[in-house]
Amino acid sequence: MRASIPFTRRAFLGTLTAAGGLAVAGLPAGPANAAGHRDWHRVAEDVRAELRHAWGSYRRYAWGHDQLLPVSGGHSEFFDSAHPVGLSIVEALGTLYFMGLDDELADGVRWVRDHLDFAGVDADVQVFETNIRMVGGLLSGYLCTGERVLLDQARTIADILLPCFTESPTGLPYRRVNPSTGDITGNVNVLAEVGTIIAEFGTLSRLVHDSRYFDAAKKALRAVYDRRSGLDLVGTEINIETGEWTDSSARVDPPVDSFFEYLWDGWDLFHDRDLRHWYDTLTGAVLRHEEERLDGELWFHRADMTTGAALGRETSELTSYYAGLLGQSGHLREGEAYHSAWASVLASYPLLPEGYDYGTGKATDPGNQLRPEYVDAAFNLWLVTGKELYRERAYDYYLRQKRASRVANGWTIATDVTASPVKLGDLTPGYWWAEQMKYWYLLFADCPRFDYRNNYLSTEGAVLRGVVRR
Ligand code: DMJ
Repeated sequence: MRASIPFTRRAFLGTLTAAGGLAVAGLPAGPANAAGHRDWHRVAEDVRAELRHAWGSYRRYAWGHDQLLPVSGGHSEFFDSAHPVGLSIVEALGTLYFMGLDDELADGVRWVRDHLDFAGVDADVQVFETNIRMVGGLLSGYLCTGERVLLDQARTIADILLPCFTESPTGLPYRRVNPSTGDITGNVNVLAEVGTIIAEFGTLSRLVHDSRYFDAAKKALRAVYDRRSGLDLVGTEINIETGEWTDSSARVDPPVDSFFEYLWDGWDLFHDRDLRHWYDTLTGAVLRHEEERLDGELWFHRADMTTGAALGRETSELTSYYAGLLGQSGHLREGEAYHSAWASVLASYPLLPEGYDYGTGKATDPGNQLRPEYVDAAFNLWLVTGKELYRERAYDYYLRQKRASRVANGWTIATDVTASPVKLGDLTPGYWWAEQMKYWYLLFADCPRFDYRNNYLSTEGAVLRGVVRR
């Protein structure tokens, strides 16, 4: 039974036209151009030049620090303000490889070899962020270069995280660990952080021939699945010691989002039939109880996991990734429709806002953290369908983001996309190096170092299958 929500949709009148004539110096205009006339190699070169330029700024102002502040020409740390771990370097490794920026890649590997000391971090770090960014980035770097130090560092960091799983009475991981002291904290955790582990831990298990990492990650996923409701819905937040739900609203939005992604990915990467079954069961329930058609657009609302009652239409830009996951996992009609719904938001705003209410058509959080999800989904839908539409959408978003976010030293976040001109902040997040710059490049470049037919990219854009060494 499909739930319905008693809200009315506001008139959806954009202040911008959807696809008209966006242009950036030296590049052809956006999707208003006829597809087929696009010089994709020229576009790919532009993406590569932008990344290389930002890398130069990172080298100059932030080398070895976690993140570049491209407006002020400074740096910030992601995990521990007193102990940088070169996060942007680790996240960039795979992207540098695919772009053929081999000197920059060699510099990055050298930095990891000479300086990376994650065990020296003296702060409570999230298991999830540490895994997807550091373990994933290092594993991908290893697969791209064969440099053993990258694999060894990935394992060292995974060993710091592993007790969060093995010391839990339920198998659901504690949320945080202090790498210096080994102290574990956070007995309430959210599904994305419980469940976005198996791609990296499973790959590590395979590479080092030690199943403990895969087993711990799978046990955490099983512990969630076993606590699903009679409707086959799962909640948002759970006490990892008692196994009780502390937030029983079901959603595909964060902080659940990539929990679903990694059920599918665990099947895709390791052909584990349990994971496939769990993904199919839970996704069937999402489509039954959370999918909603509104003015011809497909969206997903929150629902009570026990009753299925609809709870609200506020969503997050991060959820746009789900269009690609649906497309990859056999729900192509829904995936394409969902991506179109997000594309329609660009009739109202130059960039996707962080928060959006699809009932009112208004931004609920006007920022834009330079996020990759809309392009991630376009990339995945393009890989699945080969439709030029998705390259065009990704290209349109490239032009929009470049026009709004490019500053002298690279690309930065925005604090308000509802203002004209867009108001900017001062940060290049680590995922910018790992995600959308890679998706854009691979979409446009026909890259000989990437296997377009058989590949796997993690939630953070780490390529864990499909690296061609040449
Ligand atoms: C990335 O760190 C990952 O994609 C994560 O799963 C959620 N989104 C951020 C970037 O927006």
